[in-house]
Amino acid sequence: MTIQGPYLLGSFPSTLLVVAAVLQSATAHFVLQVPTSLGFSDINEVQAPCGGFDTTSRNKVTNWPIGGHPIGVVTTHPNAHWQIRAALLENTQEFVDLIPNIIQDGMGNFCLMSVPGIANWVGKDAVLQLVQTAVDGQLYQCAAIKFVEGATASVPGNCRNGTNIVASIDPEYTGSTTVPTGAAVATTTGAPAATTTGLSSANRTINPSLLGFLASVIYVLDNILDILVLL
Ligand SMILES: [Cu+2]
Repeated sequence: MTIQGPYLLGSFPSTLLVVAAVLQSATAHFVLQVPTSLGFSDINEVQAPCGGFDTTSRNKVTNWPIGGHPIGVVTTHPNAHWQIRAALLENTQEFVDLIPNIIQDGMGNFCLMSVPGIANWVGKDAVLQLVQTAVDGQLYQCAAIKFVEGATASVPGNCRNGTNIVASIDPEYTGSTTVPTGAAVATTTGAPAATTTGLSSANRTINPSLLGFLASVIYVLDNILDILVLL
């Protein structure tokens, strides 16, 4: 197929407008991927305690071993502060820290390999809450969990660290939670991922909004090509 120059130029300004509009609607702050979240809404993510979703929803419950469970997110904010907390389902007014607060630099895939459960809560229904504080203020996502006996759960493939991600414990953390043995945080630097996923992996994130955005762009390009063929 030959594409005639003038038609191509004529189509581009409107294309850019469409792409710009789509980009604006796909500014995902962060998306909780592991464990399965209560749901993600870009617009409502600013709403405490669970980004606009019903705290008591139990559609997909993840068993959380006391030994630890991974937490995986995709974050579009390069400098963020994280609170990793949980509350009992019977008292969702009171979230407590599972680990000390985390400072994350770099963006893309971010995985805490093993965040311990609360031994006193074994057998209890609970809600995991992630609070990210970054340029957009505080953002929230939650997951339905249940604390169970057991050693740390295995880390799924979609819980990984982009090459630019570096995490550390917030030195200003004043809570009582201590760093778990087996250090959830020590394993979060991007170095291991670099060897397997290449340099740009931190930005090659897969999340619903990004997929939606890519689909829209492909759709737009596809339409333009169709129009050009007709012409
Ligand atoms: Cu944001």
